[in-house]
Amino acid sequence: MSNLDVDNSVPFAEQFQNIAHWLAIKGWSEAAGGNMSIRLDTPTDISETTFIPLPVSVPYLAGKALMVTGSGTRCRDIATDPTSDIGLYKIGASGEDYCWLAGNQKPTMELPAHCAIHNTLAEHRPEDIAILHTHPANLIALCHLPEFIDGTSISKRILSLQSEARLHLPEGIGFVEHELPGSLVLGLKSAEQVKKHQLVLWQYHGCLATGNSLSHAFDLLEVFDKCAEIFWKLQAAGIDPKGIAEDTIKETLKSFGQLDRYPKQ
Ligand code: 2HA
Ligand code: ZN
Repeated sequence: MSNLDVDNSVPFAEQFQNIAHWLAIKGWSEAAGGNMSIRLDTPTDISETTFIPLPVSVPYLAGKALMVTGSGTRCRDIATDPTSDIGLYKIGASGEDYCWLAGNQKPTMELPAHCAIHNTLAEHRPEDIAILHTHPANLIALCHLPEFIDGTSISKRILSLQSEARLHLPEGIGFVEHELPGSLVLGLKSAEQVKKHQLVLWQYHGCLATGNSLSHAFDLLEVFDKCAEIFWKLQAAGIDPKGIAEDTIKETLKSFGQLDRYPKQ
């Protein structure tokens, strides 16, 4: 892995490669769609380069490193060889700037969003070090139905279509209305949502997933996508599904000790 082969970054580079493969197979990350990042808490001794100001202050990331997919990189290429497509960056001690350390030198347009979201994760859910953004058609299609304009309505309707979905996503999904791709406002609104949600649906755009690894984030996307697929299959058959009763879902969560994570009404 050349100069990315440092500290604990080798398994992380393999995670990028493995998940990029699955994103490509799923058809979720068309063209250069989607991006991924992992936070590295272990200090690296790679020489720092020129620091570049960040448009957002990220004090909880100060001195930490982020491994990030490059702008315009394709999942089907990352799946073959991630070396040239992922870059390693360090956040300055002030939490106000970053510098390139190794690998790809042109980070995803969503870098400010990833920084803002990682900052919130580091503060509120430090075990969650991975962020994955991609464009699953089943999920984007939901945003075109007028009744699905917030996370609560989507969670109630869609996550009630499979008996174990809420066990993976007890809090339901978060939602951000359409914002300019790559914009800081999209990142800041998502950062607010990840305080309570592992997944955030970006209206008309795609989904953002967080987890303790890229695989974990991908698991959660699979669960949400499966439920949406069930919804669209039933709609295609002319059926408007009512879903599993809320009491039954709560009973299931209670049996697995997860009921306290279900939103109180
Ligand atoms: O990086 O998907 O949202 C390509 C994107 C931006
Ligand atoms: Zn996108």
